[in-house]
Amino acid sequence: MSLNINSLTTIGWEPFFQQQLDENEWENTTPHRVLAVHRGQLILSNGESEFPFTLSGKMITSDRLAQSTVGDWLLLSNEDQKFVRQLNRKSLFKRKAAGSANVHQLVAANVNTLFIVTSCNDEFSSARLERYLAVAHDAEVEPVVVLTKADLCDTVSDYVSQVRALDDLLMVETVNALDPCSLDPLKAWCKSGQTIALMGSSGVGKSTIANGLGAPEQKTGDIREDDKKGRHTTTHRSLLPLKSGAILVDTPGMRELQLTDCEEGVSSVFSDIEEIAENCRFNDCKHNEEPGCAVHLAIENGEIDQRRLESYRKLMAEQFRNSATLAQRRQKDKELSKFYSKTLKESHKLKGMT
Ligand SMILES: Nc1nc2c(ncn2[C@@H]2O[C@H](COP(=O)(O)OP(=O)(O)OP(=O)(O)O)[C@@H](O)[C@H]2O)c(=O)[nH]1
Ligand SMILES: [Mg+2]
Ligand SMILES: [Zn+2]
Repeated sequence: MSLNINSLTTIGWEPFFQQQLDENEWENTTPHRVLAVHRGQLILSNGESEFPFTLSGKMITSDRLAQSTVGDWLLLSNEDQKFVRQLNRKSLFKRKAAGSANVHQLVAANVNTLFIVTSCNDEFSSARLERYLAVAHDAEVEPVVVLTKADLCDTVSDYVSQVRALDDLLMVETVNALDPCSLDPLKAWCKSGQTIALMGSSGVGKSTIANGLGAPEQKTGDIREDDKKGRHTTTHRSLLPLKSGAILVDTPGMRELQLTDCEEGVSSVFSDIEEIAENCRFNDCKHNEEPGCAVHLAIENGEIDQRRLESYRKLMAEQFRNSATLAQRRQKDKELSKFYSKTLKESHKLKGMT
């Protein structure tokens, strides 16, 4: 049996996944995408039909990162519909589980584009954008900044400049989310087979954009439906089809993303500062008052914003706090205080020399 690529594409199948199938798998298995995760159960789709699938056998693992999440692709055997394996992911959003320092919860896998939504008004904040950008970089998803409420603002180009100041290669689109025509530029990322997600504060227009792109409305909570067999529960889907053929990730987890273990994500957002910091005298310069601090010099020369340095520090500290266990944190705190007393001594020595 060969795969029905057309119907798989409607749920986000891409060459990246197809390349992972060997000849035997191509013949004897069918890829299924995880549309939703409920307690102990997944909702799977092969592009033609959807059905609940109970976790069993090797799918149950204590390795959180290996567990199946929304957007994952699983191979099921054609013979008996049993789980064969999960395909490698293209990208992964994860977050810190409530209450524990280093337990990850998976939010969504295999997203191509993250629309970071913010408005052309007081809600706009460069620091918040930097946080979302770090999350996108960490998940290995392409970020696109969407500035909404352009129709209510006379200084749209100022907001665009502020976004460009963070990274001049960043994609930015300005829209009036209430006008579907105004959303046309977003369609470049919403082609058939693409999976997209929306992130941003409450009230910025995420639902308005989703509606404008043709996402079906979902009521919150479980809905009771009647059919000939009696009443049953319609369960929530976390992947929704858009008019353009793309798929929208709609899960509450996307809203609550915090920075976890994404040192690399933060580093790439602030690569300008990190490059300059390579010239600091001390390897682990904290760019406070240390002598020979290249970052400080760059701020004095106007090459870097003080605001940006603060934001970098804050996000690094946040991701560090969230990723370290308590024991690791105590150890790091000790190292940090040793480091501070050492640099302090050295700076005293240097001052004494002059
Ligand atoms: N004029 C104008 N109003 C907008 C625009 N985008 C959103 N709105 C309005 O802003 C309000 C909030 O929009 P929503 O789409 O509900 O915001 P949201 O991001 O989904 O908010 P949460 O669901 O709370 O996270 C609604 O009244 C929208 O009609 C826009 O581009 N222009
Ligand atoms: Mg909403
Ligand atoms: Zn420094």
